[in-house]
Amino acid sequence: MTDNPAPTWLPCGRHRLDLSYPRVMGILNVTPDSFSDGGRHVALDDALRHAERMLAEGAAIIDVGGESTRPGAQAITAQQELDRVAPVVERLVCELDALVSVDTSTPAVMRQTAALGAGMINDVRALQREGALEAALGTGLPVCLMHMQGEPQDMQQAPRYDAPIEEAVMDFLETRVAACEAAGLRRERLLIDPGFGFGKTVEHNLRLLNRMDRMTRFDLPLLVGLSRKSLIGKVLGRPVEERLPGGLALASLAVERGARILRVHDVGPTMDAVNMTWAVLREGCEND
Ligand code: 7PM
Repeated sequence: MTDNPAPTWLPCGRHRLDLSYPRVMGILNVTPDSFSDGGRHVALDDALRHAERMLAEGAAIIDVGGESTRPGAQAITAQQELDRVAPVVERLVCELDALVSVDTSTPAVMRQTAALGAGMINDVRALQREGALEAALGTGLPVCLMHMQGEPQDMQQAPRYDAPIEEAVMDFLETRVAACEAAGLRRERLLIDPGFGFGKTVEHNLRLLNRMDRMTRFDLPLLVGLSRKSLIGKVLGRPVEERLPGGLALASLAVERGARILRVHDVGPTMDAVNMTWAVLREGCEND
């Protein structure tokens, strides 16, 4: 925790990501249930088309995930995950020249997708899996470290914390950042994420967002995923397809509290919410 401002440019493989203003990361799920199952190629084409649209709407990053972290989801093998993710990463890089982030905790997936041109690793397990730290280090790519309590299978079974949620999350992230640095991963390559919805009650999530400005003390880029999450459903009583307005409110608050990357499903509307919020925040700073 220094007084240095976060670096403006984050090197991400062949890309550089300007984080001097908030950016949007579009979610591309490649779990079997996420795209039409009229054969592998149809699904792949659909995924590519969806990514293309998100990029046209202004996404700076496409986050590709092949392991469902849905509460209660079944674990899959590294090979299954690779079979899902690798063809999509390859085509996103070659055909769309996209900055691709890979949502994975699996060392082999980190290594192989980096070799295919991925530009960032997004690990909901914060490199705690056996071999993950070493694999991530070897890729040379930036890594997002997320807080999760428990595992997807059990994380939503009555989550509780002994310390205030924001303290628990920050302690965890501080420990993981230190472990990464001790292993040789430079701090300049790290991002942090409080992990909304991962082992947290609605009240935990609301409080965590309310206090999130404290996490800027790390001086690391802050990434958040709030899009369509169940806290919106629980507060507003909305099913998943009616959570966009609630999600935009949360995105705006997250930017005001320091978020620099918003991981979302609805890129176009989020771009407007974020850019509008940023216009106000920036005007407030200029005459200071
Ligand atoms: C079911 C439950 C399906 C939760 C999908 C999810 C995050 C992430 C996810 C996040 C980072 C979702 C999540 N969420 N990576 N991956 N931060 N860094 O709602 O909040 O997309 S999966």
